Amino acid sequence: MKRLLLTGAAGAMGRALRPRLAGLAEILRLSDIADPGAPGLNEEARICDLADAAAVMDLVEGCDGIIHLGGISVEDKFSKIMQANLLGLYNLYEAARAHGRPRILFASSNHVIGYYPQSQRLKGDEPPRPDGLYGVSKAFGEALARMYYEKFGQESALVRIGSCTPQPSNHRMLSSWLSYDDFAGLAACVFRAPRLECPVIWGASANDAGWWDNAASAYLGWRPKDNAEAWRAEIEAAGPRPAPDEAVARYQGGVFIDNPIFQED
Ligand code: NAI
Ligand code: 15L
Repeated sequence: MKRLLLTGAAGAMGRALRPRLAGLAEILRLSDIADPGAPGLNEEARICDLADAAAVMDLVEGCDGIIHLGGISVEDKFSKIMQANLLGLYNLYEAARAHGRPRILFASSNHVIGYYPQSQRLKGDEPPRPDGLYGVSKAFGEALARMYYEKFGQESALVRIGSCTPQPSNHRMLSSWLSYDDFAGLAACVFRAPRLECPVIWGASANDAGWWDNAASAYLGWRPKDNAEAWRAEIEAAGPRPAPDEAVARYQGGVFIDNPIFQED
């Protein structure tokens, strides 16, 4: 494709993925509310608040695909989540609708289903069980994307990311980890597939201890290669397994289960 928009480019995943996405498009348009750093060869950078509808409209113009990582990425006050993850997502989808419906890879989260027990293998069509306002905002995003698909044919990949970090670093991540390379491989499948539609995709590597079943999106041809199991000995040596009654060992959302509702100032 000609131009791929990467929102959240100044964040942890954005910075790690930027070099890995270079081959997907002739130009990578980097955007964030924070400075994503100087653009390199075949890159352009735009500071943009997702809550600013006019700015998002300009941002999306001329883009043939969007990887949407921007927004609040943890539990927070509702006012902050509302601006970035609710209003911001609406602005993005309205801009995409106005500019030829480029495919969108939406960074959803396992916290949409955080209250499911770790003993349950999920397929992706179960009712949401969000573990906080952040998880609710991602469920909103998935519902919004689905509505734009049904009403306007806007295709999106709803990628419920587990834990996307350089390497797995605790017992829960033996199940939830997604490597940066596997994310990049998924993005290539999403933008190259002849047919995308609007699937829920579990964003996890090929972990032996994984909880999630991607059979419903197998038509995209994504075959993750990394496996958190390679770090099991290191993780087990670093500390004891959490007690079975702790949230981090019981629920798929892990420690997010223990978050309070953060109050406004
Ligand atoms: P991050 O917090 O490091 O990056 C998010 C970026 O969004 C930041 O650079 C921030 O400045 C930007 N942002 C926040 N509000 C904005 C606004 N109003 N307008 C424009 N930009 C704004 O998060 P990370 O870890 O890089 O995650 C990326 C995405 O993936 C997030 O949407 C997150 O919810 C999702 N995700 C990440 C997981 C992970 O393990 N890293 C797991 C599940 C989902
Ligand atoms: C997420 O949705 C967060 O963005 C990330 O910071 C991690 O906490 C991840 O989920 C996780 O559940 O490990």
